Amino acid sequence: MRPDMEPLRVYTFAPAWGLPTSGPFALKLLAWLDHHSIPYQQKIENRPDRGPLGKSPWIEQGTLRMGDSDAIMRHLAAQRGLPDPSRCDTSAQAANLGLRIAFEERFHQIVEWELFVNPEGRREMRAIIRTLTPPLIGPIVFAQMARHFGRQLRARGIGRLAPAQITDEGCRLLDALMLRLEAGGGWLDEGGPGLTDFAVWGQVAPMLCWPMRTPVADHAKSLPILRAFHDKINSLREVQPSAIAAAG
Ligand SMILES: N[C@@H](CCC(=O)N[C@@H](CS)C(=O)NCC(=O)O)C(=O)O
Repeated sequence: MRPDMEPLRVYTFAPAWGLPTSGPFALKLLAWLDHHSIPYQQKIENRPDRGPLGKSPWIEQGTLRMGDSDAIMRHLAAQRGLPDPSRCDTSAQAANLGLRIAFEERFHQIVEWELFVNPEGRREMRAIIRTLTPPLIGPIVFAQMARHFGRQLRARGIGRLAPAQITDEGCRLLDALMLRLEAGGGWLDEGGPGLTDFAVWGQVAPMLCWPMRTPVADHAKSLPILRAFHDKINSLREVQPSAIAAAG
């Protein structure tokens, strides 16, 4: 069978907080696939180390296994004759590349900090992991994950900042995003939505949807323009509940 005719499987973390997955990069990928009406089956796999790059999400199609959401989108776009989604040949696209990096690199670390270091986030994550693991294993898995992310955040430098500094940085990034959304009439990509909208949405959607009171998420929830952006992307997403299955 031609590779592009093989069923496409997308491996992501489990759904959470009313979103199809808790993973920001997988949210971006699923929104992009839905936007382009590319059929796929979402497979739930909470162990990123099972993927080809040790990170979530990844895809499998025939004999192909591929990680990294941007590489996946470029590959699928080429396979289907769509334009390269991360193509950058105008100054607006160059500015959006910077915005994606700000949110997928720096803001993403703040999301992880609120989930695995902030006490409110830790309480929620501990409870979620308990529901996803056999009895008695949950606390061990949570402790390993919290240690892993805590070490990564310290190595990146952000984990060495005071909580108030991390909060301040997260809120500043969101306030800068508001200026861009206002200027762009509610979208980040010209004639949106596009890759930058999906990428930034993937990073902010968990914070907008999770129930716990963490400081940057509280700020995000207080921004009507951001909530409207989230609602628009959420309503664009095709709901594919029957396509979700456990990996295996
Ligand atoms: N550049 C990658 C980033 C993927 C990524 O960082 N995924 C996170 C979850 S949102 C992950 O798997 N973290 C596990 C770890 O770092 O051990 C992409 O775009 O797919």
